[in-house]
Amino acid sequence: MPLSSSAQRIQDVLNELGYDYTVIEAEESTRTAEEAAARVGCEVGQIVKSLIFQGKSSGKAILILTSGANRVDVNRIKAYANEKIRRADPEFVRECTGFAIGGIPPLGHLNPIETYVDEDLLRYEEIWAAAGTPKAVFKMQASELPKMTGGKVIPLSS
Ligand code: 5CA
Repeated sequence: MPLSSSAQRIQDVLNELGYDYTVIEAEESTRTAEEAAARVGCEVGQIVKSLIFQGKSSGKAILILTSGANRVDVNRIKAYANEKIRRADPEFVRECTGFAIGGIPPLGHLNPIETYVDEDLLRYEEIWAAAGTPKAVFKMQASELPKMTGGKVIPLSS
């Protein structure tokens, strides 16, 4: 089965950047961290949740890449973002990333996004991230995530 156009876009970006990672698109949903973990057979903590927030004063997008085992507390992010933040609405998410909620990848967005990486993800050797659709994922080396995304590593454990 060929990849859908959004999943293929992420495969192309990975290839262009020289990563030897393969996007897998399944029939079953990998929309949530729990579904993705069940689908690929890993711990929920090894799933990268890609959450888009929005700065309340700047309006800018902020991407939080957190372990599927953690819940993000917005009050902790504001100390790094230097402003209050709120969860972005689905339209804003699509506008700034080019992808829909449930399939937001860690890279390949329409515009560069200020990014934070949960240090808990770096406790694993391999992690799985969404690849552009709620049915597409890819496995990667956790240690590559900060460089791949330009993200700042911060503590986010709940
Ligand atoms: N494909 C999976 C794992 S690879 C995935 O993308 N998981 S996720 O956690 O990154 O994306 C789903 C998350 O989107 C949910 O945890 C939830 O926090 C967020 N979300 C769901 N609905 C909305 C909504 N209406 N507005 C903003 N965020 C939402």
